[in-house]
Amino acid sequence: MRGRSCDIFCRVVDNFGDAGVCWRLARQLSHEHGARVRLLIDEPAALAALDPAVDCTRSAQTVDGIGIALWNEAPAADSAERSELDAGPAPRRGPGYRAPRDPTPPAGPVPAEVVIEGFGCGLPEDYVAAMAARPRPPVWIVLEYLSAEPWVEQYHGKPSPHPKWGIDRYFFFPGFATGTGGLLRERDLIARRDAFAPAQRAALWKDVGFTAPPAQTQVLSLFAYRSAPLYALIARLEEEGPAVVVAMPAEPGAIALLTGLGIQNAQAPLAAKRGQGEIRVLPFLAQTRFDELLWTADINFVRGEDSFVRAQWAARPFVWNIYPQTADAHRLKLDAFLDRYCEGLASPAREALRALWHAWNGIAPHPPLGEAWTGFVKQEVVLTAHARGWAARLEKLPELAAELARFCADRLK
Ligand code: TRH
Repeated sequence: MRGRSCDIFCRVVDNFGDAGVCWRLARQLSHEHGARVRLLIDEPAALAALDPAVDCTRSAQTVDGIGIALWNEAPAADSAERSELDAGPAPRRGPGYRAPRDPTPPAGPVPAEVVIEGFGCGLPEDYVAAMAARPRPPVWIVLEYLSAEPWVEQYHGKPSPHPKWGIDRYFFFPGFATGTGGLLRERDLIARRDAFAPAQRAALWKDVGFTAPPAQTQVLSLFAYRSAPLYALIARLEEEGPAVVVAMPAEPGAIALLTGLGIQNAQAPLAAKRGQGEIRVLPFLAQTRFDELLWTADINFVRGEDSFVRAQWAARPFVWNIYPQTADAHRLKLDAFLDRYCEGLASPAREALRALWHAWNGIAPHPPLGEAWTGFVKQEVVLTAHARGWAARLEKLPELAAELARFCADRLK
């Protein structure tokens, strides 16, 4: 991918995950694989929340070497520089090549050599037309959602021709097995995690407006959907020792949960004492800093896709609030992950983990949340050792940005 141009399209469906994953991928493809990346995003405000260097009022800017453009349906035609870069080798007419059905598509923007459709968000029609008009169509990747389900391996990397333009779209699936695209992991992530020392932990607390909790205090980070049974968890923490600090970055979901607890207008930094526990409302962290919060906490509550993966790299016990889907599709996804994650985890830790995850996600049958929490915490030592082993196993799997770079480079030869 070195020197190759790459456009990543990102449509923010909701929350931060779409922007979060695309931004991570953009950074890795640029910084670690030398690609010339442009991120086209329809809601730059979501990106600005993750990276303070992004100015969401600008329609075009460069941050960290990555071009960011407001995606207003059709992206503007790129500079002549891009055309020159993309002049590329002669068209390949080998197996798998399909000529565009429309031999004279209208003139439009200049597409990149690699085009990534974040989470199947669709591409602007004139952009696809321009792709089809290239002597050699770009490598078109559809980056899919992460799932631990076994079918992912069968579909990963498979092409499907676009019904109108005939260009192959390659479906790229992140996953937890060797036959998938793997997970995003920056080259230095594990080294940074392992070098994260008490002084850096104290600095993080200071930067977010607090002093570091005393050594014996259990620290939980909490990032969850509004539907999560937070009140039941807090009620259990209030009545049970030992002392606990719950760190919640201020984002709309957290603010709604806090309002329900009677904490109005929660603005960071804010601390609310609750029996044995203390809720700390933190400012929403820059994405690079969010990892540090996960390394600081003893147990992480995460959600969606990206924070779910980061909690696994943090190698601490964690509780996943899965993105709710219609027809209970999320239940299958959650259980598929649990099946993989629990391999090698003995009873009763295995049951405790399953019970809490099901209770946290309202997946019946499950014990009351408070009971499930107590059962989980009793297994903390075993679960911590297991989380470390799991992270080490994941390190042996494909790394998504590297896999994607290799996959595209092979097709650009
Ligand atoms: O925000 P999420 O729920 O995002 C998504 C979206 O809902 C999306 O539509 C859905 O498809 C997807 O989940 C599965 O959760 P996620 O994926 O964990 O993304 C959150 C991002 O926000 C992640 O990159 C981490 C980042 N983050 C920070 O940078 N700082 C913070 O303080 C916090 C709490 C999160």
